[in-house]
Amino acid sequence: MSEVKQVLTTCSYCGCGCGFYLKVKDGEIIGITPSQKHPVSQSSLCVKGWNGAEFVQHPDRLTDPLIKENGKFRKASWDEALSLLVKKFSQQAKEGGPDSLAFFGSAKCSNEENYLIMKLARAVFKTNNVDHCARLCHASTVAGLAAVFGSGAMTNSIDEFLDCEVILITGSNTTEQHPLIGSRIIKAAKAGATLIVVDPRKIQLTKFAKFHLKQNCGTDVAWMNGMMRVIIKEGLEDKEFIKNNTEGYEELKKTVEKYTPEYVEKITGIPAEELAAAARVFARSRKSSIVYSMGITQHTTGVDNVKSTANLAMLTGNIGRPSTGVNPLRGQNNVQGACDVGALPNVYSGYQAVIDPKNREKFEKAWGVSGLPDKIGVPVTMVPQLAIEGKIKALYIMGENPMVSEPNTAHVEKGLNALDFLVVQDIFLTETAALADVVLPATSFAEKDGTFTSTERRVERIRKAVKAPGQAREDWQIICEIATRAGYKMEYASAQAIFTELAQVTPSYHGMSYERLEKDFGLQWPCPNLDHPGTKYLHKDGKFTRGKGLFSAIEYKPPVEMPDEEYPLVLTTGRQYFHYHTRTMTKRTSTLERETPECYIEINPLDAKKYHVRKESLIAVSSRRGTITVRAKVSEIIKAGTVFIPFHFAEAAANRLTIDAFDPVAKIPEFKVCAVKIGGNNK
Ligand SMILES: Nc1nc2c(c(=O)[nH]1)N[C@H]1C(S)=C(S)[C@@H](COP(=O)(O)OP(=O)(O)OC[C@H]3O[C@@H](n4cnc5c(=O)[nH]c(N)nc54)[C@H](O)[C@@H]3O)O[C@H]1N2
Ligand SMILES: Nc1nc2c(c(=O)[nH]1)N[C@H]1C(S)=C(S)[C@@H](COP(=O)(O)OP(=O)(O)OC[C@H]3O[C@@H](n4cnc5c(=O)[nH]c(N)nc54)[C@H](O)[C@@H]3O)O[C@H]1N2
Ligand code: SF4
Ligand SMILES: [Mo]
Repeated sequence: MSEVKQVLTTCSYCGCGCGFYLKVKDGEIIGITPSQKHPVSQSSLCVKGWNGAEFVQHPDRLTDPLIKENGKFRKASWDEALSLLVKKFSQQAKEGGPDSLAFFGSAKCSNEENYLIMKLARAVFKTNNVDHCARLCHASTVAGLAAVFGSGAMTNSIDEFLDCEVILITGSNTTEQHPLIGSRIIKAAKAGATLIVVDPRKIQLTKFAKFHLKQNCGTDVAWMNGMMRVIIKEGLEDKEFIKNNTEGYEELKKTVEKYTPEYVEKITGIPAEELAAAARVFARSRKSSIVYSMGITQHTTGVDNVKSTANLAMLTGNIGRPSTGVNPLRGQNNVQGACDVGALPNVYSGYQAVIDPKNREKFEKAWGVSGLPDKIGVPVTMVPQLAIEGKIKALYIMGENPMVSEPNTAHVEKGLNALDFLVVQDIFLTETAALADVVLPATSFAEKDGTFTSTERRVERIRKAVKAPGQAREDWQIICEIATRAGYKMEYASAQAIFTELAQVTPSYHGMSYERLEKDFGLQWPCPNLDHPGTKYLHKDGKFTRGKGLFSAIEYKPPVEMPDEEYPLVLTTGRQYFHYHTRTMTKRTSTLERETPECYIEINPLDAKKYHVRKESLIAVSSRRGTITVRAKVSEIIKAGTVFIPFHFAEAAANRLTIDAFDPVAKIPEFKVCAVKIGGNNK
């Protein structure tokens, strides 16, 4: 009998970055135990973590490369699949120019893998058309916070929530989506912290909150301007902090002047007195922290919303100290890392701009190439339209499922079908992979070495615990082979060797190495040199990365598609506890699938009555873009006039309904607001 081996690794679901042991016997994962010493998990995991490896050994795993012939897939050898791919990509680059290609990195994959895919796009195929799902998620944060602070990440650390006096949570269903952060916040509330929840839904945290302000979806700038006006009128702003550490205050002050309590109440639906009371509580504490996520970012005003959260923190001096700050909770296990290592169209790793000739020169030298492209590439969300217009012809997707995750599915489908050549590299045959010309079987997190960077900027190891099924290969090895076949010798002995290169060219990771990451469950960036202990909170003493913090004077703008007579309800979309994104992994995990096997719509009892919707009945829901059928969950969780549908279910995909309208700067979709009606489109 062989022994049980325990392999310490990092959860591959959300950005909390919990650490657990995979228990391995005879080459199989037989269980999971949380790490007791891990700074985030501390002996706990959420239900996804506890069940975080069942999908790894699922019989549906891709085991062989597939090539589509006459509309059907057939198994192929690696040699055949990769030579076809390289031939098509090289030919397309020659005939249509490098920018007729595009590459999607993956927030599910490691830092090493995302670093290599951006190197493949830039150094080998000479295009900056590389991006990933951060575009659908925190693109507003990356752009917004970089503009006002100089750095677009969570400013503080998860443990610091325990010491907060006030926590303002908006657009984050923390206990379901970042459960181990949610439990910290509940602990803080039990120890006396005041919670202010601003969310159109009655999320679990409202039970522990002193305030629950239920705004109309898409009105976040208005309530934040309203709060700031109260704070300034009552002299509760931090005058010293504003004077010493910021610029742009006078314009902000002028702009918020017209956001009187009455005006704000009319836009947001939040009672004026409650908003004012919450604003006072937030401003009076020296340990007030803002927590936000998709409810703030996924709007055509996403960047404005993000900048408003920063305004509020700076106005009250609640930044640059422990237990304060602006804390965007990054979603995927490695979305922070995929951004950090440059799987973005405008920057190399460490947010070094591609338009700066000094940076291009630096990377040309490091990679031994010349002629790195100087034009900013296209973001994920523009690819379907550019494919329809014939400007993008070949697309390589590593670990994303846009057929379920991008807005307006009919349009995405049209775009993917318009491509000449689509490659999908995944661990399952997804809805997107089904449309591909070549499918490449990758390994999961349990079958490879590497690093993930969690929401608190913590770079942590993942470790190979078991062998991959069939012919599946590590994502980084596949990329190396493609680069080499395309004429650029890309060879690494291990993931560690890639990390060593990455750390050399990335200032915030400069002081990190696998040896150092072994100790104390990783390091938090910035970690500029080998003696640096890592950084718990950013912008210490109001010294912002960009110099002075920049106040932004912002006017409220309504969402693009508001309800009207024909489509009278606001649809907001998002997630729930048991499922993860496009469900490729969670539908193959028995405990999780059993809890929520089908899609549903949350609808307020008043609306249920008005539109004759019976509890638990199957109903059609339509927008201008499509119709889906879902189970009615009649519930007070959601405010009247608004409905909520989780986007996990391909069979009843919320994104058949959502609108492909984008923030002008971040190009993030307005997933959180569009207009729908109960019933089909063809009455
Ligand atoms: N179980 C589970 N956990 C996950 C994920 C998952 O799929 N499943 N995904 C991960 C990823 S990638 C991400 S990005 C995070 C996302 O985590 P969250 O952002 O917490 O998740 P969402 O459900 O998208 O939306 C959050 C909240 O926004 C509110 N909201 C809706 N409209 C508005 C609005 O106009 N303004 C404001 N302020 N709030 C609004 C919703 O009511 C909801 O409570 O979760 C991560 N964790
Ligand atoms: N309506 C609506 N739509 C949304 C959102 C919303 O709130 N509302 N939220 C958006 C947000 S925040 C996000 S982050 C996106 C997520 O959008 P996606 O990233 O497209 O969704 P995932 O299901 O996480 O896709 C990840 C894919 O990677 C595969 N995978 C897992 N591990 C590996 C690996 O190691 N290697 C490889 N090659 N593949 C792997 C999985 O099987 C899966 O197919 O969805 C967005 N879509
Ligand atoms: S909180 Fe997130 S990282 Fe932790 S176990 Fe749950 S899904 Fe995994
Ligand atoms: Mo996300």
